[in-house]
Formats: sequence, structure tokens, C-alpha cells
Amino acid sequence: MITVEADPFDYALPPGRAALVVIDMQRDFVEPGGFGASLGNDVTRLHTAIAPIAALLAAWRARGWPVLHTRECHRPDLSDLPLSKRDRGHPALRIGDPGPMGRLLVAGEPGADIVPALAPAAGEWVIDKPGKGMFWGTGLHEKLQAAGITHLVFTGVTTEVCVQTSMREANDRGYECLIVEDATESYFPEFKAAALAMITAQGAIVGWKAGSATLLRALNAA
Ligand code: C5J
Repeated sequence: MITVEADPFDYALPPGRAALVVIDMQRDFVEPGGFGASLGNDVTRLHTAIAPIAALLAAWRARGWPVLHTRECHRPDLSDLPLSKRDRGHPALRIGDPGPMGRLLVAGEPGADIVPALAPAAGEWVIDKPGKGMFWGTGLHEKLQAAGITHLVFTGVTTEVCVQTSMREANDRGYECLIVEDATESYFPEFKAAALAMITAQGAIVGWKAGSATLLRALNAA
């Protein structure tokens, strides 16, 4: 086990059985003209997470450890898009509408792609998910179990929506979860802070948090 200094106490990371999870680092959330921007958000706020995620990807790849990317997106016929999700609120564009990067949050469109700086490498898992959580409608639990993965290290966007939902779903399924605080970001700094506090409170009720430098130091020292 590799010991990582974390909040609220040390996290024990088993080499090779801990997957790096990169949630929804898609152009639709991070670039102008996409889904995130259509909701009125300042997408530039998410850019600070890119470099720490890239550093973690390099560390996982150098060790041959499992990496999992998710993309929030829907089938082109929108058959997996509940009306409650499509019709919620008053966005400038709705899911499935054409925008500058193609149809918003639709699989196969340019906006649904992961940003080039974090592009998946050959052999890494890419999971398309219709919901906020990565287990809903994806069969992911069975895949992780078959691969012997017991620990998940979370990064990506946005902290309090898809990252937190996925981490809570994972916690309920028995995974030991760590979130990397500078490798996740939100359009709302106060929501990020609240999500991290909720996750780690009450003796790591959902999981642990650590910074990327601390995590990388622990990996390099092992
Ligand atoms: C949102 C996500 N915020 N990936 N999706 O709608 O967090």
C-alpha cells in the first residue's frame, strides 16, 4: 500500500488496483459555446484543473495503472435523455440543440469530446454516461469488479455535480475513494468548497481529499 497524506486521515492506495477517474473533461463543459456556457457559466473557471489532471494521467500511465474517462452525453436520437433533464431551466441552448461545437452533449459531436490536453490514450476506458453519476446506465460497476479495481481517485468537473455524484455512487458500491482537490473544479467556488467539506466530514463519510502534489509525492516515494 502507498500511504497518501489526506483529509481527514491518511489514504491507503493499492498499486494497480486504484483507477484514476477523469470525469467529463469535455469541450462542452470547458470551452465557450458548449453546454456549460449555455447555462450562463464562466467556463474559464474550469481550466485550472487541466494541468493537475495531466500530471496525474502521466503518473498513472508511467506505472501502467488503470485510467477511466467519462463523458456526459446522449445518444444521437436522445432516447436516453429524460424530458426532465432536457426541459429543466431556461438555457440559451438545450441538450441536443445545434451549437458551435455540434449538438450539445450528444455522443459523436465535437463538443462531447474530451479536451485535447487530456485525450484518452489507447486502452484507457471511456465511459459515456447519460446521467450525472458514472454508474447509472453504464454497467461500470461490473467492469471495475472484473478488473479487480477497489480504489478510485477522482478528478474532473464539476466538483459538486458529476464528480460528487459519481463519488457517492462509488462509495455506496464499496470503493475507497479519494478526490484530488486541485484536479477538480466548479463554476461556483463556494459549491466546490462545500462539496469537498461534505465528502470528507464525519470520518470520510464519502471519501478522502488530497492535493495533486501530495499524491504525486507519495507515488514517487513508493
Ligand atoms: C453538469 C457535470 N454540471 N459534468 N455536469 O451538468 O458536472
